[in-house]
Amino acid sequence: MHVEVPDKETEVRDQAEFDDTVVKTGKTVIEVFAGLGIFAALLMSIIALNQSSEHNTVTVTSGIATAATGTGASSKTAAALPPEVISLQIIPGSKLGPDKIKHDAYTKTEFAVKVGQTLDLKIDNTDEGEHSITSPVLGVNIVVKPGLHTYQIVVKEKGRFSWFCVIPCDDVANGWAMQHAGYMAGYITAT
Ligand SMILES: [Cu+2]
Repeated sequence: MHVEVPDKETEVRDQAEFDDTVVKTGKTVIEVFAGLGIFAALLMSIIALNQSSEHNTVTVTSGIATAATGTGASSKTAAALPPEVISLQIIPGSKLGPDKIKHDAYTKTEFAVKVGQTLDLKIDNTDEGEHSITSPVLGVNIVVKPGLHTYQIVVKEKGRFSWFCVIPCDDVANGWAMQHAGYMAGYITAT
């Protein structure tokens, strides 16, 4: 009878202490996890940066082009070269296909450049919507906005790389032009 009261008090005190510890530990655990999360995010972005720097640099600019920085011996040599400038247009429903239908097309789809040299694509997109120059193997994905803009590509390895437009277009032919070189697809050749 007389022991129950102090026992309860002890219990209550113990419980309060326990709760306090849980809260403190919980906070610490959350803080540690939050810290880890930030660290992981940082690590991921560093990895992403490293990966993209190993890949081909794509600088999308409108108006005056800025020089892209390259790494490696070949890039240093090629960086001394002036940029390769190619002017072209996107004209919807402009190019007659083997199916006798006029398809959406780029006026040029073959781009030749030296390894490490900046390729300046001055594209006048006369269409109302966006198109793209996408080359998964090069890590290139340029969204070509309506109007005249300059887009830069630096290819860091020799080869002939296919590109295509990934933004649904050429509606009259269910996107046929998107899979056909000379229309909404083509090649970037780096030597
Ligand atoms: Cu397109």
